[in-house]
Amino acid sequence: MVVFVSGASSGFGKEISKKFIKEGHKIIALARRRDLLIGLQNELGEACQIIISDVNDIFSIQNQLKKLPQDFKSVDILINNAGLALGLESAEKADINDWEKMIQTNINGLIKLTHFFLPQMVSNKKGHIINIGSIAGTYPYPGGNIYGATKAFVKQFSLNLRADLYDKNIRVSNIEPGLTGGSEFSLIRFKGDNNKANKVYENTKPLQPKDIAEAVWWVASLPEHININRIEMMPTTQAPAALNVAKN
Ligand code: 8X3
Repeated sequence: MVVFVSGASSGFGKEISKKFIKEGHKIIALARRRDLLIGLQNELGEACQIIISDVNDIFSIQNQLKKLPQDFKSVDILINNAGLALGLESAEKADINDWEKMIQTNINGLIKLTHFFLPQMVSNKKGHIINIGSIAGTYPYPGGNIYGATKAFVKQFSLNLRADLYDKNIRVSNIEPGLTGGSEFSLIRFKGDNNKANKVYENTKPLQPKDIAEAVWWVASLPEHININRIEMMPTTQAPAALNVAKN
């Protein structure tokens, strides 16, 4: 199978790419960071082809796809992994640019790639779109405001895609991880503040990118007649929080 992975240069995307290559598949790895992508290709070899682009730049992605070897032309699985959280401030203090950037990547980038690959999958009468959602799309938490809302979009979009595709042999799955360490997620959320980022995982045992890659691999490797709609996964040390009541 040919598997297209967005946000492939680090974290979940990198582990997902490594896992599918290990299982004998081909990867088209998309990311903006040239050096990291070239490093990934050096590590994974010719079965990993790279596309250096912003996830929103479909024109550039399309042009680079055309230059790939023939056996990478038809994508069987699209893994919409690119996404980010920016800030954890209460909504009234949040930066509007952060909100827009999250919408731009987590929603716009994801729908553009999906819209680009879907007609090809329908005409091939097979395909699988695997979205990386989040528990933040289901459970509200302070400061999760737009990040959680983008992931709620991803969840509902995934379910609505199934409504259109159930009779076209296209699978759609939404993987919804909770607290996950070992990636740049919190460092990016806190704009490079290592102390704040490390504190998120202090004295706990979060999920790791490898755990997410295993879940993605599992849904993809099931027999074709099985569609996993959603996987909500948390570390054992995390649980949905109690409701807060302000008493002033
Ligand atoms: C990542 C999970 O709980 O940090 O999407 O929002 S959480």
